[in-house]
Amino acid sequence: MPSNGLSQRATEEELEQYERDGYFARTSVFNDVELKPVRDAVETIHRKIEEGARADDVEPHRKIDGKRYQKILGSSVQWEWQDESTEIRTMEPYHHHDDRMNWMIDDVRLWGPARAIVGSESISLFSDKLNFKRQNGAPFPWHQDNPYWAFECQHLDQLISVAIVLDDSTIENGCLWLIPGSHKHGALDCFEDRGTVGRLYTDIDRYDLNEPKPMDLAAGSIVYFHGDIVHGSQGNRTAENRRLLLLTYQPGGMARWQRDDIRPVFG
Ligand SMILES: O=C(O)CCC(=O)C(=O)O
Repeated sequence: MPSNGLSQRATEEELEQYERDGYFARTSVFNDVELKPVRDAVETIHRKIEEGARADDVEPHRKIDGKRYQKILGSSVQWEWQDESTEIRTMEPYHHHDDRMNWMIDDVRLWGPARAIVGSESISLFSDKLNFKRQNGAPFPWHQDNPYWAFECQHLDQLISVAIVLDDSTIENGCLWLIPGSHKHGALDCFEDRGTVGRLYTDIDRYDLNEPKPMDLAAGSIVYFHGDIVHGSQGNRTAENRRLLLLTYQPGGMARWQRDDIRPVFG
């Protein structure tokens, strides 16, 4: 049970900020003792996927917009952008690879504040994603998440994502950036001429949006954000890791994104 005095529900101020800006953050949610095994598990998973990629029966890379994607051991893996790189950029889902990754999904410090936003006392997991950004890790262009999910999800208004900062996040190492208030515009225009995934990248110059805000937060911080908020990140210009977990919650009893099973959240 959390002992850091944080409310297990979103406060009035947080809900107001979520409504106005499309996000709110909490700092010092997880401490280093809690994060250490999670970081270790994340690296174990990285190695597992690298090994999986060398297996004889692994499916070949799919190249989309010149970037490499692969289905490995039940995860959709995107490799870092340099062709020869064996660094993982993103992996979705991740939690089935290591038991040490499960408790966080069920931790009330994460799902508790989500309840008021998804509109339900019971919660289930919609998606889980692990994003690495090693030295020279590539940027994430501006985008919204809802258009990505919209093809296969009828309840976008009942989703909320929470980013869990695993390493101290700075502008230099490629922290997450959010554009406050951009969620109010709904689905924004994207680039028509940037290939398949490029069509999901938001053309922010077409709009008069607020100044982007860096989420340069210490490890153990979390950020809740709306599926329509425009967000992205820059490359990692340091030698340090910048790793991020992304959980998306939905009301209880609903199947996971692109899966038939339900992953209840156990309070
Ligand atoms: O990891 C990041 O910096 C950005 C994450 C993100 O926006 C995403 O995975 O959709």
